[in-house]
Amino acid sequence: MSPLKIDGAELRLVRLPLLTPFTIATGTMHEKLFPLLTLKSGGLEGIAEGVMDPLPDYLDETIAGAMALLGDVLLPQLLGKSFENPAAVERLLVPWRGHYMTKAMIEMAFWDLWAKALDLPLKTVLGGERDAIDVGVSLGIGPIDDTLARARKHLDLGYKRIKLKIMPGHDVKLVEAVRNALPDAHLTVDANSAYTLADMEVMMALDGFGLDYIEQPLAWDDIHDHAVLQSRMKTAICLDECIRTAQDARKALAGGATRVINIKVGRVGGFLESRRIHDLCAAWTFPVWCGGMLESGIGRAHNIHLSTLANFSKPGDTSSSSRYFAKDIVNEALEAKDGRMPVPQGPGIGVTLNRDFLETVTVNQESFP
Ligand code: OSB
Ligand code: MG
Repeated sequence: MSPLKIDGAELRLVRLPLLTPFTIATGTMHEKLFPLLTLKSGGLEGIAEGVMDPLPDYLDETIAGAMALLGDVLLPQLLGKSFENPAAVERLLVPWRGHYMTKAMIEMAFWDLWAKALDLPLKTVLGGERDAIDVGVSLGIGPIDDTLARARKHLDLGYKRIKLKIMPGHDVKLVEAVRNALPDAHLTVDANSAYTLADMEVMMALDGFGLDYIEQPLAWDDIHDHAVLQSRMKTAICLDECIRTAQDARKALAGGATRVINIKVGRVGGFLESRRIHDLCAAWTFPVWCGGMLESGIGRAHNIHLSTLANFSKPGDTSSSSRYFAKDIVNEALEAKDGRMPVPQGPGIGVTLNRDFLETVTVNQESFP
């Protein structure tokens, strides 16, 4: 195939109301605000969304920073150039430090474009083979009774794992109540960096509940302290925020800081880096799973395709779109059945924009050139 020339781009800011507010240790989200990028080449379009938040509270990237970097630097750099494959796009982005979520938008949109040019599903060009993926749910912080009811409901729906968000003061009692009521469930907790090594008592108590893993208990940028904690816990530590690159993963694995990694394709700069982390964990015989950031149908479809790779052997967070939104910006339903999410069919990400609806939820829009 001849190289793909990027002959146009469109960048939007989109606002989707959330059906229910989502609370994690760092705060509450009431709506999903995200940048949506389209790259164009000879009549084909590749699409991706950004997973950065308005404020740098999950990680250090922001929507305003992403929009500025894309509009002022990255898109002008990309436009008019031709690329043979995603690796060629990645090479253009490598010199820029950090900004993984912003760079991922370009890399992911190009993969969609490239797969469409090859007339193949994204999963096929990534090397994945599954037709459906196992999924669980991530339950935000709320009253214990309510959280338990939601856990039961989602297990009854067939979801394969329940992840409970925790924070100091809302941890051991919650997990104890859910574990006692649901003794056989695959349960995990996610602290979003809310603890330190001074909280060893809480960590030791959590260690007794037979959790599949404990996700990102300590600081977002501290691999070392996670290694100290892992040496004292039998429960596996799963890193999320700490892993931005395959080099981070290498150091975390070699240092004993993690036994399972949550791969978010947006967090790590794209599919190529996701695949490197996936392969590295496979070499260590540790599993990976695909996390989520309350994505719209566009990012959700990207996540589903990534999850078809062989070492995604634990259920991901990519649950039904209807859990998050009354209406999504894609035409195709992304709904799990019995804890299995079907992989969208067709070339590229396999979902298409509902353009009329998209217009009604677009906050602003810029076209390039
Ligand atoms: O840590 O995985 C996380 C949502 C927002 C920010 C961080 C996280 C999450 C989730 C939600 O856990 C996963 C989802 O349902 O998309
Ligand atoms: Mg997490």
